[in-house]
Amino acid sequence: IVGGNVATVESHPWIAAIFWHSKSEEKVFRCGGSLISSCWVLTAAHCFPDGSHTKNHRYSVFLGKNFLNESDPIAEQKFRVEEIIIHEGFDQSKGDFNNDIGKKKTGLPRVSRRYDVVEAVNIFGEILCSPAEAEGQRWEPEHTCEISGYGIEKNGLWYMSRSLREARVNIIADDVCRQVYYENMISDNMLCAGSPDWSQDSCKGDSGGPLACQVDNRFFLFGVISWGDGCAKEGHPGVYTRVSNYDAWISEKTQTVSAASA
Ligand code: 4AZ
Repeated sequence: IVGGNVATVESHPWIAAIFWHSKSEEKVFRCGGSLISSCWVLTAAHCFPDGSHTKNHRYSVFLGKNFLNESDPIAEQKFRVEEIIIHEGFDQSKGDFNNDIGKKKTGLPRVSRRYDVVEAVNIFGEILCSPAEAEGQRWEPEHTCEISGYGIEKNGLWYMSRSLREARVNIIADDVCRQVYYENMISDNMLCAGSPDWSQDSCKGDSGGPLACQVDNRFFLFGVISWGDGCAKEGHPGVYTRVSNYDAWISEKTQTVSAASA
């Protein structure tokens, strides 16, 4: 996150941190994610390059993490990953990040190290609502939303943020984003958001994390942090996967898999 503030998991209780484990058990931070139900974390497909989504045992998911590289025995929970589902239409070879959406099932009953959780609800008992639940409420251009993550704080830095950070960005009208900012690179599956003075943005390492918008006192997951030309660059807003286009896909995948494994 560029230009935002330090945040705590109390105000972003659905934020997930996804790690990859090397063969030598080194733990490498990979991406952000959002807890969207008791067993599922939604993230970006491009977080799993080269078919690495089939190696689910190589990943772990943390909830409740305030500091990326420090463990917090009180707030954080660690989960194994049971399965990673990538959208069928995601084609990284084309480089356009269309359908940049994937889901991970966190391995539930077996997981919790410190808590006797039966459900992987985070300790706050809160999840992000899907846009489908917004009951006809559509986001409007200029609606202010929040992004959060552990990504780099400035373009070009090689190290992630030490702590969770948040920033505020406004939804940008589709035609403006398409015609003014990113000529024809924005598909219907994407939406753009930026801060009016271009000072706040998502950045490398924030991918997969939430663009969450508040409607009537509830937060809805409107976007998955996906890509952009640089970070906090004037005229180059962040681009997000438009989650509302995937409501059917999300419920199909979560239902099928849980039925199959029941
Ligand atoms: C990235 O590399 C990335 N400014 C994420 C978000 C944005 C740019 C790059 C948007 O993961």
